[in-house]
Amino acid sequence: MSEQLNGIIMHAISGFYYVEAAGFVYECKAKGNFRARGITPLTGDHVVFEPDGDKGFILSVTDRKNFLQRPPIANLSRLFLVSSSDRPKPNLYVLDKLTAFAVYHDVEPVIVFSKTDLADVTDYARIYKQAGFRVLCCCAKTGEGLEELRMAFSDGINAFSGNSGVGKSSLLNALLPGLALETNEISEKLGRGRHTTRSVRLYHFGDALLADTPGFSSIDFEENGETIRKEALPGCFPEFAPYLEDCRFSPSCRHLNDKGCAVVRAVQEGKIPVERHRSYCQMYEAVRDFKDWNRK
Ligand SMILES: Nc1nc2c(ncn2[C@@H]2O[C@H](COP(=O)(O)OP(=O)(O)OP(=O)(O)O)[C@@H](O)[C@H]2O)c(=O)[nH]1
Ligand SMILES: [Mg+2]
Ligand SMILES: [Zn+2]
Repeated sequence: MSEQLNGIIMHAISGFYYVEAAGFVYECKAKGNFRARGITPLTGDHVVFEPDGDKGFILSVTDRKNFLQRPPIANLSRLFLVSSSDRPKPNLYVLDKLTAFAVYHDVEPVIVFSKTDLADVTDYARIYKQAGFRVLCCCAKTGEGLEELRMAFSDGINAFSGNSGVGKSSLLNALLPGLALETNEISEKLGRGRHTTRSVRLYHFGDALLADTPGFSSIDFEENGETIRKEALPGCFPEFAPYLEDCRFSPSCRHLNDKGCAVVRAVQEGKIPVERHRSYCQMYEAVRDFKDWNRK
């Protein structure tokens, strides 16, 4: 029998998988019929492969702790959701959706406001701090907040995610001098990014692994998004948790604007940020008529 090794996919691009094992990186292709089994190897996957010089073939993907479709990555511990203070301006609905998906997939969301040299982010930061998330305000240009960002990465896989042009690759470059990832001016005319980063790739950072990921535009985020069942949605807003039991119509309360809803009352009393509840209602509306058989 030929030799088999265990490794981790550091980079997946165009059908090639760069698998690291014992400090070496092997350029692998997937062997056998992965597609028929409905599995696409992802960056972050632990795999068994058959080495052949500096190349190899992936034989199997080890069971995943979790995986995300956007960004496509497996076995994620923490997701750093980056929004820039300006160019482009934060889109709280997109941020709240990403945050909900992270919670849904058992990934810890960390909220990052970047480019703090361009605009004040205090009001945005307050919303997410009040909701109970870890919030970091950083600037790749001035170095503000980079030390806290560095400290926030710990064991396991950490990934940056967010709209194109928010400065994900710039933050990685600031953290890992010598990396020199490509970054690009956002289009002045359109005020949005250019999709500079094209694939999900992991980098070593002390004991942690950090992933740069391609940004997305708000439009493709809306159109090809995965959905969260409406029954599961309240659980994806962790700050609702203390109130869910107290709803008069619990457990069937939808927590939208219902009388006797403890979540709505907490919003009115300023205990839950109104912006977060607004996003919840918008997400609920988007999935309310969605039946399970519609799910991909
Ligand atoms: N003023 C300012 N500009 C920044 C900062 N960080 C990044 N930029 C600029 O923002 C633009 C986009 O940065 P990138 O790092 O390429 O953004 P990205 O999120 O990796 O974009 P994609 O790879 O397309 O998803 C570049 O022109 C950067 O120079 C910052 O802290 N302050
Ligand atoms: Mg990038
Ligand atoms: Zn309720």
